[in-house]
Amino acid sequence: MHIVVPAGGIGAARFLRGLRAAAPDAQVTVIGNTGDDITLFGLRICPDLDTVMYTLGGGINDEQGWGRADEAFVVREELAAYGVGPAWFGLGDRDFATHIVRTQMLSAGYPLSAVTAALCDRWQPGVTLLPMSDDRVETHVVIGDEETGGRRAVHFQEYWVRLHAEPLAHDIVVVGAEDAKPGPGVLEAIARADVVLVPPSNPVVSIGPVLAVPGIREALEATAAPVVGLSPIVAGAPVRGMADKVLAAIGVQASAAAVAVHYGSGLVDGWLVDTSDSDAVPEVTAAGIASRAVPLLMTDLDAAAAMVREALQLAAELAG
Ligand code: FO1
Repeated sequence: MHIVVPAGGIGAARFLRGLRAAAPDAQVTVIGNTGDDITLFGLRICPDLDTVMYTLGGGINDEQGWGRADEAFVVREELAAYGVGPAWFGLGDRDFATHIVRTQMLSAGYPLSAVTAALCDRWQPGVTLLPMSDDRVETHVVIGDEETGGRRAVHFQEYWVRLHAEPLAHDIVVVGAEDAKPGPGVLEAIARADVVLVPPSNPVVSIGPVLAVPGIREALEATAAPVVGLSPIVAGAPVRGMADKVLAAIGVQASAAAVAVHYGSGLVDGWLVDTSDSDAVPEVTAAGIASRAVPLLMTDLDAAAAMVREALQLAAELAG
């Protein structure tokens, strides 16, 4: 069975660990979000690709959900000693090696897809990890500007890591998306999919940029394969991160039903909500999306695997 998963970072990576446990024989292709990517210290950093690669490859810092385990921060200290910033983005020594290899290959002319394949050669994540695009796409957040009283856009990483998502987000701009092409293998993977699973990632800054690459949403809407999503909002709040704030920026309520409607029945055929949101099922069903309430808190690997099995079960029923 070929399963395609458009994915963001931490939530998606943990979901994918559950998918590998629940469907060990499935061939899984992950379409990784690159809207979080940023260039710092002259190095290209791909947080969502790295989180999937490290998590499935066994190198992740599990409590954080990003960065490497057993990290040291000597390089970071030395950069600070030189007064070279930004100090707010926590890069560890082991993680720096990934960004050096990636930047070296990009500078030599390799596309991000080839770089990602090379890095995964070492990590063996057990899935095919494809960047959503080889073209540069960066998510920016429009916030208020105290000085001018106007507005300004900041890179998503600055909004999230330096500003802790505190400023009111007025809009989300996925810079470069309109000119980006789907990465090599992306549309082919969708065409071959038996099932598409939309993990409980941030719908705006993790899944949104993937859908913003022209051709990808269209391919997901056109596929005969059932598309089943899992709500990232449980009991009115995101399980982690700032999904509620960026949903508000695009005028979508932070609820399990509102996110399903936001994705639309053209995209998702099925939608799992948490048992605490079972009252959302009728609203989602009325939107033309099959829905059921199951436990959605990925407290451990078994819980993640159970969610995956529920999603695959719904997909099987939808496939008819
Ligand atoms: N998130 C933080 O909250 N603080 C950090 O200092 C930080 C550093 C960092 C370094 C590399 C990397 O791949 C991810 C990092 N993240 C950090 C997480 C990152 O901001 C988010 O994981 C994604 O961009 C959103 O999914």
